[in-house]
Formats: sequence, C-alpha cells, structure tokens
Amino acid sequence: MRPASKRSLIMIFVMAAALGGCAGFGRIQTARVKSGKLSVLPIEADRFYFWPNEIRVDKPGPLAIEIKNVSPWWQNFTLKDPTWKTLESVNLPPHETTIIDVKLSMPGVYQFYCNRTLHTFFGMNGQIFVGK
Ligand SMILES: [Cu+2]
Repeated sequence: MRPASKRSLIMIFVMAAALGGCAGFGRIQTARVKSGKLSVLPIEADRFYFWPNEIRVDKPGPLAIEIKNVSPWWQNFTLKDPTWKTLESVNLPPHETTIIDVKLSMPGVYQFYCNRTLHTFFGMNGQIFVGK
C-alpha cells in the first residue's frame, strides 16, 4: 500500500470514530407504529443517519413514511423488502420533507439506506421490522 492511500484510510477511521458521538454510526433509536391507511412514520435524515433507524410495525399494511431531510445536501431513501426487492428509491432534496407511501405486504425485515457514496457505511441505514 502506498503511504498516501494508507493515510486516507486512517482519515476515514478517524472520521468514523468522531461520528460515533453523533446520532448516526451504530446508535439505535426505535419507533413503534401501527400499519394503516392513516399511519404516518416521521423520519429525520441527515448526513449520516436516519432517525429513528429501527422501526417496529405491528403487521403488514400501508404506511406513509415522511422523511425530513434536515441537511443542506441531497440524500436518498432506498427501501428493500424482505426478499431484497427494491420497493422505493427516492432522492431527498435538501431542507425538504418527502412523503413516500409504501405497502409493507409481508412480515419480515425491510432494510433501508441512503445510496449516496459511503453514506450507508457512515450510518445512513436502518430497518423496518414487520410483525405477523
Ligand atoms: Cu445520505
């Protein structure tokens, strides 16, 4: 490994360690919601977290996800169903709230993340657990 690339790798680890104290990077906040036509789940997005990032839904059904991007940068919200099929992939404009209507059609774990470079690595990800 050349010295320059080694240095940039160390920088990445230092950044990751610094972020450990923020909302993102390994911290978990749980929200519980019931599925239904009128159910709204608010999520805050910033670089590099979704908050809450662990969602527990009682059973399959419709859910409106209201994502407020509080950062001055574009973010993204990609949602996979338990079979890893992409349900949604939406770009989130800076300082705007985007509402996404999803149908959680089966019980299981739905992963979500931001598809921008390295954002998932730094903590922009989460899970929706849907019960039976
Ligand atoms: Cu992001």
